[in-house]
Amino acid sequence: MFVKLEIRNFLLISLLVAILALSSISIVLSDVEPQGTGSDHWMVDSLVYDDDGNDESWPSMATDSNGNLYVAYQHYDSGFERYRIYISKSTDAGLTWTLFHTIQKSTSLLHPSIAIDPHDNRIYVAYEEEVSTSNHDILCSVYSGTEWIERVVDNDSQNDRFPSIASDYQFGSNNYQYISYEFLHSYDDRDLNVAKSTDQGNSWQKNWHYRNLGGRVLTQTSITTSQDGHVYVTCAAGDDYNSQKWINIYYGDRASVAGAFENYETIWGYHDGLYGGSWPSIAASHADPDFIVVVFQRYLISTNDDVLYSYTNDGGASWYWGNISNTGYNERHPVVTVDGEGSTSTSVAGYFRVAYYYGLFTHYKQAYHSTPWSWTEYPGRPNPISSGSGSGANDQERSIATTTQKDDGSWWPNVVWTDSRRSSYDLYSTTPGNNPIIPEFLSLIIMPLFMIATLLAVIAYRRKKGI
Ligand SMILES: [Ca+2]
Ligand SMILES: [Ca+2]
Ligand SMILES: [Ca+2]
Ligand SMILES: [Ca+2]
Repeated sequence: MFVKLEIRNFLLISLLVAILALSSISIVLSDVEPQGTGSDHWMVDSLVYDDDGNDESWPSMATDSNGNLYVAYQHYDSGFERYRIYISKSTDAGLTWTLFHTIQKSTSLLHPSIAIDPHDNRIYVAYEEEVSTSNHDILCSVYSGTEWIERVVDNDSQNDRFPSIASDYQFGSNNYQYISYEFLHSYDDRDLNVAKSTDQGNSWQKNWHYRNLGGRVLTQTSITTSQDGHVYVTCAAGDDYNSQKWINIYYGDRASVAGAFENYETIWGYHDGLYGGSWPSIAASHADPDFIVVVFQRYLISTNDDVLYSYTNDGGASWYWGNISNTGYNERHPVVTVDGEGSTSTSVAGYFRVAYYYGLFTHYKQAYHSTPWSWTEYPGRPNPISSGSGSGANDQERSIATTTQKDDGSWWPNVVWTDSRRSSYDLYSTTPGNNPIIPEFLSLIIMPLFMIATLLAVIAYRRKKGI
């Protein structure tokens, strides 16, 4: 039977196809349960901030007690010719991001690090102000829930760099915040500073802890707090900045008086003839007060870089190390997080989660809080986090950030990384979720059908009108 080519038929078909196409998009949204159980895929990458003309880099991530994710990063404003600090927020587990706050001055602001106190959801963003080439200051902007206030951490005439911030989570209104950073005497002589705030970031005890190793270098710090209220700071240490470095850790009680940390260990270094550690990242169990993990990059002159870990299960007296990934590719710039982010609980015995570059791509592994360690790829995800067309930015330091988030009783990671698939550096986010590929694939079929149907409708209309 011949079906007459009525315009209204084509319009109807077009409408139906359009509805189908739209519904396939809504399938993407409604099926997304990034923290859902049983998932074995990573979601499609989402842009944290869409600016293809300027660079976004140096991300740092945190979770609040409502499960909202925040990324602090530096954004280069080419018109302004300065770096600014941007903070983006996601209320849907990293699927979509909106710009939450910007911090700008007449100077460049660099190297942000973010922490959230889950007791009151205050947000702390520490960063560097480039007062001059030889004088950088450390500042911290605090969001109380209604307003942002910028506080001075260290604004003396010295050159202070690369803050890393951590917040207590388990002492209620008595939670403290801590910032480790490096004091750059000269390129080859750098010291470790740690500042502490006991009043929600209003004031900071500068030089709460201080280490210098004489004319040697302490650099690339990362800080965390343990379940029982100790503070752990890891850094790379060496004779000079470009020489082979070992990985040190300094730790002490949160209540200790100003001065050197009571304890320090070289957790990886010259022993066994293995050295060349850099860019350590640290996380502490939210259940076991003695369980701390450090991940770092091992620099090998003759071959390629690997990613390693070192951990203690006795509060820092003993450390054991092993490989996370040591293939023939360059593995670089690892970051570690632990289940329990955004929670005040002290009984989350979950996973330690590591994201790092593997060649040009971003990889991810996790290991459950236990020994012996087994760092496994996320199930069903043998491929890089970046899509095949994507490329990372593994030449950039501190170019990945990760956090954990809770849903349906389970903890899940989110990973943000610096990516150069477009013309400038961008930040992309992803999290495990249900397979988003099928709806996307359907929309690829439906959209052309919609276009063809529309074209036919136009042709039919023209034929009817005789034009
Ligand atoms: Ca200064
Ligand atoms: Ca020194
Ligand atoms: Ca390697
Ligand atoms: Ca960009």
